[in-house]
Amino acid sequence: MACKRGALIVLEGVDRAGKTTQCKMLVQALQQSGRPAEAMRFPDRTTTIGQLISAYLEKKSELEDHTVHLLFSANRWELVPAMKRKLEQGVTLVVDRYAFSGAAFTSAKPGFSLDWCTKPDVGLPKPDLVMFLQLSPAEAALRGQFGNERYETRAFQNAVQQKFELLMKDPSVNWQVIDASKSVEEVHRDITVHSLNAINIAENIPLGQLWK
Ligand code: NYM
Repeated sequence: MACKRGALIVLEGVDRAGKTTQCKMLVQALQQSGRPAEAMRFPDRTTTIGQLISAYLEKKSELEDHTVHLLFSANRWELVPAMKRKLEQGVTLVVDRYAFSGAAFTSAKPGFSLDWCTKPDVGLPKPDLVMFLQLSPAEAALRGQFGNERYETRAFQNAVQQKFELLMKDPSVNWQVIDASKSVEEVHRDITVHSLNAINIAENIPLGQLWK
């Protein structure tokens, strides 16, 4: 009999909400409880496309706004065969940012509709669960300075937060809002509860297609 598939679990949120820390903690907790799990992140800066994106984010290169949006999407699509393989093998994937960051960040730029921004990612593997780590701009500010990469300003992050709020109205996606102002351990507990639930449900249903 074919093994039960893994779940596709995504963490989203504005910068400094604790996504990367929580992804690591979740993968570790799942592995320790005997559930195969692996971490992924987007952009994946290790591929050729990812290196173009990384240079852009580090402000070492300039890219036209539509172009970089499509590169972010291409960076997800190039990983799809590997993602599907892992999920079919029963591995749960815990992903730090996905198409929702793609749509939220580009549509926060002038002249970009949310609708246009989602289009290149239509049909990607659909996450079984997307957890949005909610942190107010004021609370985020208490966590220290922004970094020096592109988009790391308060005004832009506020615009991104508003776009995420629009994306979360879509009932076709299993969004869960997580209060990221709690302690690291409390947030981890909340995330683990939602993830175990999603893993159990995903075992019995086929992987969906995003925004289709
Ligand atoms: N970002 C991330 C986008 O603009 N579009 C995307 O599709 C994705 C996945 O890249 N500020 C932005 C959000 C972040 C930046 O992410 C790099 P990280 O998690 O800081 O490496």
